[in-house]
Amino acid sequence: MTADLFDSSSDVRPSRETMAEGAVLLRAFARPIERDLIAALRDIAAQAPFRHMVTPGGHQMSVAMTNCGNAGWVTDRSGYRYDAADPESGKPWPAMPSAFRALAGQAAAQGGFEGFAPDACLINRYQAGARMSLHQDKDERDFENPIVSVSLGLPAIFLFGGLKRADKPRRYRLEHGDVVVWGGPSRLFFHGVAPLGDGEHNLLGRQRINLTFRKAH
Ligand code: MD3
Ligand code: FE
Repeated sequence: MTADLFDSSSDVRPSRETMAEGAVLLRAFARPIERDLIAALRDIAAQAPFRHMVTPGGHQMSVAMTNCGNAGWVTDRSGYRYDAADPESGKPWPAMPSAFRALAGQAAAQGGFEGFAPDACLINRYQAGARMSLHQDKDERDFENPIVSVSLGLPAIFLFGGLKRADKPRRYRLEHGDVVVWGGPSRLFFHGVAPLGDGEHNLLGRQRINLTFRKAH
């Protein structure tokens, strides 16, 4: 069998790769439902627009964010937290679409985490130059639950370190449709995203969207 002539990317076929103990990369796992995900995203962003939040240190983030689900991750001068309401509107975050929930549960199961029931989905929007510096995700109640991430749109270089900030990060190119499950020993590994390059994606234009599913409470 040869690749389909119209598969312009070489990685449309799903595959599975272990990045570290507990971290599993499922290439192209979200591709079959890409259009449903994007339609649901537009709906969410209409109700809870992307915004550049401010860190406790007073810096505006280059990544624009919104959330869906019962809990949304927010940051401002007073700190990082999960909040049931969007601070911009005072209203609850949009509900988590069933397609999001199902995708996260199926990916987690593939990664060895049966019964993952996320209550939070942080949605990150990267435009050219946007980046995320090395950090750990520690605002959740229970680190036994994995985090599931879904990359859409333009590719990005993901930086994957270790338990110590000084551990030299490995670089992975995450592309449209790639899903990663981060659990077990890798759950608290430092990670980040290199500045996004410019480009044009056929479905999402000049941006990268990352969904991260978490169990906050
Ligand atoms: C590895 N987002 O929102 S997702 C974040 O692409 C975040 O937008 C990045 O880091 C992005 O906090 C990376 C991948 C990810 C998420 C959580 C992790 C990797 C992780 C937790 C532990 C280890
Ligand atoms: Fe993170």
